[in-house]
Amino acid sequence: MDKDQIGEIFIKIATLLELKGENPFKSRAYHNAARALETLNEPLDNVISENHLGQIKGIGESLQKKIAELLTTGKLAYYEELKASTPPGLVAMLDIPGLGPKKIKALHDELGVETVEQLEQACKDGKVAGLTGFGEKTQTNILEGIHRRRDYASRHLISEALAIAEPLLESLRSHPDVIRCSTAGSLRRHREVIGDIDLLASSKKAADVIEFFAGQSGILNVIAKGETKASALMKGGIQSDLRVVSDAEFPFALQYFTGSKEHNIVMRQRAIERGLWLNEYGLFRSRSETRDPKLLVRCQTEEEIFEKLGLHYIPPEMREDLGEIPLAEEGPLARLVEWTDLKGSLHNHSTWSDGHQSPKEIAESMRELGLAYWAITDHSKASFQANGLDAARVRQQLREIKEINTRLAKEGSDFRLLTGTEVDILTDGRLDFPDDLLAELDVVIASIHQSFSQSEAETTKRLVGATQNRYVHMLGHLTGRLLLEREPYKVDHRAVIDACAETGTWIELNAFPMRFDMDWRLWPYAKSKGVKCVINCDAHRFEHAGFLRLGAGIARKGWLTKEDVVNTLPFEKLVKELKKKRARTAG
Ligand code: DGT
Ligand code: CA
Ligand code: CA
Ligand code: ZN
Repeated sequence: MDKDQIGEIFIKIATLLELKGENPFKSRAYHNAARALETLNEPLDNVISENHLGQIKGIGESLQKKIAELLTTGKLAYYEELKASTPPGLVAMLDIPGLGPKKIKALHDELGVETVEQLEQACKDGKVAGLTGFGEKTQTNILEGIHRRRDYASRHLISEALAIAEPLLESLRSHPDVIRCSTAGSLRRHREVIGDIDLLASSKKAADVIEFFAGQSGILNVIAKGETKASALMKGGIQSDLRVVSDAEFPFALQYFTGSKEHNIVMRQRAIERGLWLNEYGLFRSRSETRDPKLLVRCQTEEEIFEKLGLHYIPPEMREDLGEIPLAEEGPLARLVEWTDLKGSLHNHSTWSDGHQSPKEIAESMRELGLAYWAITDHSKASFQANGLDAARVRQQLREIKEINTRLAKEGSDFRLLTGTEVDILTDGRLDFPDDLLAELDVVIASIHQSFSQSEAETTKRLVGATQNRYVHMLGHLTGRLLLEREPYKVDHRAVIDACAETGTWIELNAFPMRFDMDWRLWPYAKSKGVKCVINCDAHRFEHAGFLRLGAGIARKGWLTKEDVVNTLPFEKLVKELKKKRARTAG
């Protein structure tokens, strides 16, 4: 157990205490301890072995004992008791947007609700609106939140789906009777949120492959199993479907099961117009449903299917029926950006704010990954909950980063850190830092982290205002959405994109899998206005560098090419680009 895991348990304890209505100071003590652990600059083992846990501010004697218990046994009796004595339904209610421990406790005390279902009924009966501190609007919001939570629970982030699908695919690929295999469905199309995982394989021994699949680790239980199809519920609650077809059918099945449904409908229509019939089994010389092999138009690959329908190849990410088919009729599609085109990320955090590694550690690992640069853009002071920096600390960090770069140059390395900030756009639209400070930094991202409930007009005004600052290179996570958790705040996207076009401001594609913000559906418009994209990891840990790959997938859904993405540029060219907006006349 490490300090982060212990911190998480402390936060859970704090929440349970609040649900129970215990003395608020008690739960605050656990919050403080979690924070103290989070900002601890040395490994917990050192602290323990040198016996100075007690010297850490915020960790008193009773908490020290609990940490020791967790470290030695991996468990904490106090936490287990607390969990056992709290109805699980109350803990589940914490996932409903707008419901905190205090409100949940009030609902429990006054209406006796112990489950989400009981709460839903109480809302429908109008009992919640009558409670002090609730009202009609809160009641409606709770009901909406319950419905949304249900919807969220049946869908999954692509990062989670990939983590399950990739080992499955790897395993299938290694099976001697599998000829070809692939993901299909929304996962292959790289949708940000996935309903279920679709896998497709070709083989002469379908039943053997199905048996092999059903025995894979990671499967919770097999829901259905036939000769050529199986469905399994995976650990973590996501469903995975496998279909096995003959190798002759494979390209057709792949095209069909990749979807989207909307794209398929247009494709089938095109076939009909050519006197052909397209289904999951093949492309047939027929005017009605058939599987007759004598009528089959043979295709070895998806490319050939498109060709037979008078189209150039359409990458899976674009198959959403959003204009890709007419485009592929005109000529070959432009090569979309690939994650290997990306040379670094321009929005990342370090231990100076809420990241988990120091600039020095980050430089070492990103250099090792073969990247060319990495910007450190910690939070500004208004984001106090994320340990945002004030001007003095920014300047201190700047010196540290310059020293690291000097050392890198001496070692003959071409890798460079860039200095920067993710400056808060305050409620009134001002930026959290003055221009003279921003001017000293290589990379400036302006983001909204507060006042999410403002009107669309107000939020739009704040964002447009930020683009007008000549030191702001890009807007961060445009709508603040957290997929499957928090809805985006309301923004007039077109107005903001237009303002970016006018001022030469870039827009981030935040590749954090909960964000993927700005949404891929808006990039074609941004591109048409000449607004550039920056695919950023928003990394808080080493591992987050891997988000570059996911972000590139989303950029491909937005039809973006290498030329549309700033961080495909080599270092020298990037530095030049970073100076362009600043070189414009002031105003
Ligand atoms: P999901 O799973 O909700 O994230 O979305 P998909 O797109 O993976 O949908 P899924 O798993 O229901 O089906 C996989 C693909 O199979 C889908 O993208 C297109 C194809 N498909 C399924 N049902 C139909 C249908 O009724 N008509 C057509 N044309 N295609 C279908
Ligand atoms: Ca699916
Ligand atoms: Ca499916
Ligand atoms: Zn942010």
